[in-house]
Amino acid sequence: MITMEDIIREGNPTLRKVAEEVAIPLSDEDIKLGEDMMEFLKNSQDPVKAEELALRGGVGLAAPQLDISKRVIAVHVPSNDLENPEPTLSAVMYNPKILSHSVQDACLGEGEGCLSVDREVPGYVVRHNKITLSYVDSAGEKQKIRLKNYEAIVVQHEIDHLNGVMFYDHINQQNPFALKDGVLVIE
Ligand code: FHF
Ligand code: ZN
Repeated sequence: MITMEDIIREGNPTLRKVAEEVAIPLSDEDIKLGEDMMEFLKNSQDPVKAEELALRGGVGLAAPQLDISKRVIAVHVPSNDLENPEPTLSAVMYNPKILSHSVQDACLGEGEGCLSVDREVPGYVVRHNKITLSYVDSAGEKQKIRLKNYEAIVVQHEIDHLNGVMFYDHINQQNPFALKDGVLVIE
């Protein structure tokens, strides 16, 4: 089981490396890694388990955060709609790739945080508002999906980890809350 002790923090050079693609067909080891990453996210969002295990709540996790420099991410985005409690996005993605993206940019109004960053870094993290993504799923099937808004932001945060990029690399150094015209602020 993955806990906070398994997550490396900023300063560890693995977080600045470009991770390696995983071999297809998926190895049993890579399938297990994806399952463990998804279990961590679910545990971190379960109030009882998160308290017991002292987990920080997370919606995404990338293998390099576990000091494993492979192109594997997990995302588990909970619904905020009581009528429709299914997660809006829940997947382990192997070798995810952004095929194309919108011209429009977007950022979270609250800024971003990271399981590998034990401090608050204020500012808008400007990303693409929409992405078309390919990846191999946990069943070994090639997938192609379009994401927008919050789900697109989360996946871009995770893919950044595969490329050695941290969320604060996208924050305007002069004015962390400066925004160009037309950037969608997701509240
Ligand atoms: C998080 N937590 O998941 C943040 C951090 C925008 O690489 O967003 O570092 F638990 C992955 C509902 C809404 C339930 C939000 C991507 C952020 C990715 C993890 N928590 C949440 C929730 C959250 C990072 N990460 C603040 C830990
Ligand atoms: Zn992160």
